[in-house]
Amino acid sequence: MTTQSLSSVPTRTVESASMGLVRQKLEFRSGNEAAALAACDVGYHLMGYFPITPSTEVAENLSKMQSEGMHEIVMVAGDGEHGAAGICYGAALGGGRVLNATSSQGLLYALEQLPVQAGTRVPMVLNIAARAVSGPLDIRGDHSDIYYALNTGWIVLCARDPQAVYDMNFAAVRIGEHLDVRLPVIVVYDGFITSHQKRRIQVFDDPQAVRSFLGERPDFPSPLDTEHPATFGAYMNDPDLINNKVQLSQAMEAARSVIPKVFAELEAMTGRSYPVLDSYLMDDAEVAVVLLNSAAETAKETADELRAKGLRVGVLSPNVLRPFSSELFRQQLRSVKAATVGDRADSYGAGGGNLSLEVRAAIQEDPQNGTRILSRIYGLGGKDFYAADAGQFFELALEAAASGEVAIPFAYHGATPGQPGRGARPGLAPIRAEEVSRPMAHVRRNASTGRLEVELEPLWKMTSVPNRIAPGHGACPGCGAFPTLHQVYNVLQGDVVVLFQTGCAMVVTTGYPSTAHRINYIHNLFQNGAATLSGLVEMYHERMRRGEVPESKDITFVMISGDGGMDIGMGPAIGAANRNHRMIILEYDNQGYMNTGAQLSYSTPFGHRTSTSEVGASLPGKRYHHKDTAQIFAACHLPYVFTASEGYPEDLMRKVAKAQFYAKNEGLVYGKILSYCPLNWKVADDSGQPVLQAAIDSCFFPLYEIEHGHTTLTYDPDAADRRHPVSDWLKLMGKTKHLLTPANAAVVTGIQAETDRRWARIKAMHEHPLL
Ligand SMILES: Cc1ncc(C[n+]2csc(CCOP(=O)(O)OP(=O)(O)O)c2C)c(N)n1
Ligand code: SF4
Ligand SMILES: [Mg+2]
Repeated sequence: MTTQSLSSVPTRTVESASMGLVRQKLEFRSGNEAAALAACDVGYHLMGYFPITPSTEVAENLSKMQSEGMHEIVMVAGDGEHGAAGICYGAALGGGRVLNATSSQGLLYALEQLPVQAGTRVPMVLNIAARAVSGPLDIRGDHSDIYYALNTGWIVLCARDPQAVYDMNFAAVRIGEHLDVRLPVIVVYDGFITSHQKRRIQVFDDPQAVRSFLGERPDFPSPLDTEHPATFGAYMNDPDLINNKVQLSQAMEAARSVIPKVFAELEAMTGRSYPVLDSYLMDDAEVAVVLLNSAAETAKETADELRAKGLRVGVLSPNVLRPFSSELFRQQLRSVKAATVGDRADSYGAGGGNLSLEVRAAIQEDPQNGTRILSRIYGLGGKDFYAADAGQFFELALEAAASGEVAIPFAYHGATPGQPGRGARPGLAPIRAEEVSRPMAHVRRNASTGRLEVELEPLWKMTSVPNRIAPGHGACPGCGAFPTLHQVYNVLQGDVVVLFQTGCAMVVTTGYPSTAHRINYIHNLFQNGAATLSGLVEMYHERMRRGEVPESKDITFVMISGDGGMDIGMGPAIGAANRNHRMIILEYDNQGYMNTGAQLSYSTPFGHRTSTSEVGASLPGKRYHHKDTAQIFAACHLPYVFTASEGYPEDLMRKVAKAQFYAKNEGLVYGKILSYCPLNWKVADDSGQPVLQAAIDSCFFPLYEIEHGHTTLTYDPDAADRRHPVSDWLKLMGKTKHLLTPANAAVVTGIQAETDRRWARIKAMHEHPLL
């Protein structure tokens, strides 16, 4: 067995034949579409991804294209971005071409994997539609995500418009796979501004030209090569670790010379030129503005106007952020008297964002350079950058050039004082426990069985209970999440503190400064809510033990999550379950990632259509069966696990009453609640009841509870003589209509067989005295 070291890499270089302009055609495409088109043309082996706005469309477009037979890329939905990055790493180690796309928190969640991949020198391409990082959560564009990736050892190419997104995706493959480089590559473009706005772009109309530009992926050592066994990622200590980093640094340096050559080849093919440092009107400029990506194009228009007035101004914008083009900046700024460098993200406390700090560092090494630098943070959270803003940037630099002084070296541009005193605004006044706590459910333990029994007040009485969520939130008409929450809140007594993971129910109830929550509410991103709530629960008990919180305080802690949150957040939720914190986790399962545009979740059933499991001649919808989350939690030996549906309110409310008892007295409770999503199930707003009923009567979604390890069916369609085939349910929804065609008969048979198997298992557990 050998240990793979970089020096053992074969030195074969892949040079494409030099070629003239190749055949291209005009398309009208957004940045995300351009990235997907390029992926199709590259013919990646595999894409690992996890949906996050605004980059999700890359995977969605590829799913659509795949359903139409346009490519054969294996599309693997990760359980989160960390998982997706791991999938990509493994796949890239396997020797094929690999793609990923993400944004914002997704990049941060994947970040841990990025140095691993760069450190072991495994190329792939990652598209980033740059977006503000949380918190607070904001889906629009800035560069706070990409700045976190600058120290990971990945090459970073910048694309300021959809055309550049398309072109850079080809350059990225070539650069990363170059044997002197052998590094993974990021292509970053601005969220929404570039990812979503359509432009005319030229795309290749000659697959042969693309193939000869890209060449074959070189044969890097791979664990799939069992003829040459090797260790990948050996534990490394002094002095090897530092030497490994030297090699990584040398690879970055090698990229400095490889990148312009690849760009030149691309130019010869396409006629489009990408200098490493894009400089506009800089030949005789005395004043410059330096900006990254789309904002630079705005500044160019302003520069034209100022030039027309006789002012010698220019614009600099790097097309490559890693390796950083220090020498080119030195050259371009040598005769510039002052420059304003704009950063769409701050490096808090450093006196500037990364771009301005690096420009300062670059010119500081040049004794001939006297350029005054002004750092300005602009455009955070997607705040627009207009020509007038660029004008102010030029004005600042012009003043500094004239006076030789920089009055304010660092400031935020475009921030307003806001409205002091304008805090969160509830839709209705906050509500106290006494107002909402009516004894709607009476819980008592049966002394002989040890199980809880619940007596419910009649449903009509519930209508008199004021709600802990104010009306007027932004959910779609007919959305099932809110009837579910109302049923839950009707039964819960006393003080309740809720944590909502990211998802529809969270997004539509809080939009600063408004909030629909009338009780204490916390949001954490859907990968980590359970850990956060468990920390709060522990603090509550500890402070009570220390006498800092009165013994009379009696809070129930509830986490609300979508089914997607039980994919990406599964680890922390299982962690909380294994620690058995006294809290309730309620999952409203609408069978997909609905707030981000209905992508598949692991709870999406087999064959169902989502925006990442499209349907067409080459794709029949989702390719694997739904996750049985309730059984996963059952394996944690919790005091209480249940399934329920908003369509069976009394059953649901009985279970919630039990859940509150167990969460207060014994430990963690998990409940999975089937919840109607008319928008993405493609059903009428008012058809919730029959559709949910059909899902339950087909035994696809059994209603049961597991109390101290004993399973009890709370509704048995067999016993009620209401059992129907799953096709009776599938025919009711737009998202599954395609399954009823003869071509998809095998998929329906598969769903039926898996439903029957799981139902038989639950029934056997129900009948068994120990299970
Ligand atoms: C780390 C991270 N990845 C991705 C996202 C984007 N995102 C937010 S909510 C969501 C889907 C939520 O799905 P689910 O939990 O089922 O709730 P639903 O929207 O269906 O109600 C996604 C993909 C994010 N905010 N953070
Ligand atoms: S998309 Fe679906 S889950 Fe989200 S608010 Fe609309 S109906 Fe509700
Ligand atoms: Mg969902």
